[in-house]
Order: sequence, then C-alpha cells, then structure tokens
Amino acid sequence: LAIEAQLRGALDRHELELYYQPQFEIRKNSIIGAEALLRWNHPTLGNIPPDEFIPIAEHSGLIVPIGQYVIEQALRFLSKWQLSDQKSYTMAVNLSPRQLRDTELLNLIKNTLADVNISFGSLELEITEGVLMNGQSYINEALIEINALGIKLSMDDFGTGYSSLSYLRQYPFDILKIDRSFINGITLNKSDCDLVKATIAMSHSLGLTVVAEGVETKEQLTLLSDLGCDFVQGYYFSKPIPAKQLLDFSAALL
Ligand code: G
Ligand code: G
Ligand code: MN
Ligand code: NA
Repeated sequence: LAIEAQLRGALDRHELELYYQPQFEIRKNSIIGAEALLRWNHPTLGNIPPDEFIPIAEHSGLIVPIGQYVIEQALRFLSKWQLSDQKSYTMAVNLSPRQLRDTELLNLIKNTLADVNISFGSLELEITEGVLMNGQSYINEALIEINALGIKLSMDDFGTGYSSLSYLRQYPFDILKIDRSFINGITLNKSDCDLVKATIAMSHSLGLTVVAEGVETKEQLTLLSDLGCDFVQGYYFSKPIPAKQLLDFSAALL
C-alpha cells in the first residue's frame, strides 16, 4: 500500500522514465527499433523494478495514466530518433490487460501518432498470453481494431504461459517474441534448441516475424542466425538504456 501511494505521485514528480532496448536484424546486423521499458527511480526507495510496480499499477488502475504517459513518451522519442538517424525505426510498447479495457487508449494512440507524424506500422504493441486467457470480447475487439489501423501486435514472453497455439491463429499477431528463458539454454541443451527451432519454423509458416529476447552471447546469436530467427535483443547488444544514450549508440552504428 505504501508503494501504491508513492506510485500515485510518481508521474507528477517525474520519477518514471522510459529506457529503451535496441532490437537488431540478424542478417544486416543493424538496429531496426527498440522496446520501451519503464523505470521508476524513487528519491528514497531507489530504483523500484517494473516487476514490482507494474502489478500494483494494474490492480490500482494507475496503469491507465501511466500507460498513457508511456505511449506519449515512447512515440515522441521515436519521432526524434527517426528524424535524427533518417531511419524508419519501430517502437515496441508493453501493454497490460487493464489498458485494453481503456476505451481512450486507441484514441490516444491515434492522436499521438498523428501529432508526432509517425506511421501506424512503426508502433508495436506487446501483450502476453495472460491477456487472452479469459477470452473477453473487449480484448478481441481492441486487437482487431489495432490490427485494422496497421499497428503491429506482438506476442510477448512466448513459451512461458499456456502457449496456446490457437491464440496465434485466433488473434491478429504480427510478431512472436521467444522468452529469454528458452534462449538461455539454446547453446547448452538440445531440447531448448529444438524448441526454439520449431517455434521459429512454426512462426514463419504462420507469417509471423520472430524476435529472440535475452540474447547474451555470440554463440547464441550465431545459432539463432542459423535457425533463421529474424530479430534479436539482449545484453549481448545492449541493456535497456536512457533515450539520450540510445541516440548516441545508434548514431555510432550508422
Ligand atoms: O525492464 P524489465 O527490465 O525489468 O521489465 C520487467 C517487466 O516489466 C517486463 O515483463 C515488461 O513487460 C514489464 N514492463 C516494463 N515496462 C512496461 C510498461 O511500460 N508497461 C507495462 N505494462 N509493462 C512494462
Ligand atoms: O517485456 P518483457 O517481459 O520481455 O521484458 C523484457 C525484460 O528482459 C526486461 O526486464 C529487460 O530488462 C530484460 N532483459 C532484456 N535483455 C536481457 C538479457 O539479455 N538478459 C536478461 N537476463 N534480461 C534481459
Ligand atoms: Mn516485452
Ligand atoms: Na519477454
């Protein structure tokens, strides 16, 4: 409860900051975009990890204004980044189930994209399987509208939940992100490697682009390249970093 009270004021006090983790295209070894990841730096409690405060934000409903802030910040940064490097980078934003119930969410997204002059296809919204589990109709409707607008939809943390393959068929996903717990073991044990290989093949046959998360070594990268994975992100390339740092990082690679 103390955390919830603090979180209520965190937006106003400017304690929430977006970090960005770059994503790479394996074949060209170039940056294709980034994932926005929220950070909370509290003046006395220090850095509170999102795994701790996002669930609290969801339960309290604070995720709605926080999520709006995330969308606006991430898209403003994307616009600046695209102009600065003259590249059509993408921006991936994580969405909680509660946000898809917010009828203002899609209006905010549309208005912000128009404001900052970014094409709809440059935005990716990441959801986890948990969002789909209860099968509420408003979720289905929101996902259909997102897809109709040309905004990309990602299945995040694939492999950790129920991994119901029917979700991939039933909902308009564009991207599948393989959870880092599988990437961790691919060079160490055959079963993880086989699972990742099969997931990539299945994704491609469904027309999905594959992102491997949590790539930490050159060996993992080489193997993922051999397995035909499309995009990668992870500490091997970069941790999530502040906006200014990402601008410098990407400019140095041009
Ligand atoms: O950044 P990691 O470093 O610690 O993120 C941990 C978790 O918090 C991830 O599962 C991620 O999806 C979630 N998360 C990070 N930023 C956001 C955000 O802006 N919105 C939502 N809903 N979840 C986020
Ligand atoms: O949204 P999602 O659950 O995928 O959040 C990504 C999480 O993974 C964030 O907590 C981010 O900081 C973390 N992360 C990103 N790259 C790596 C990596 O290479 N190794 C590890 N251990 N964590 C990573
Ligand atoms: Mn994510
Ligand atoms: Na993930």
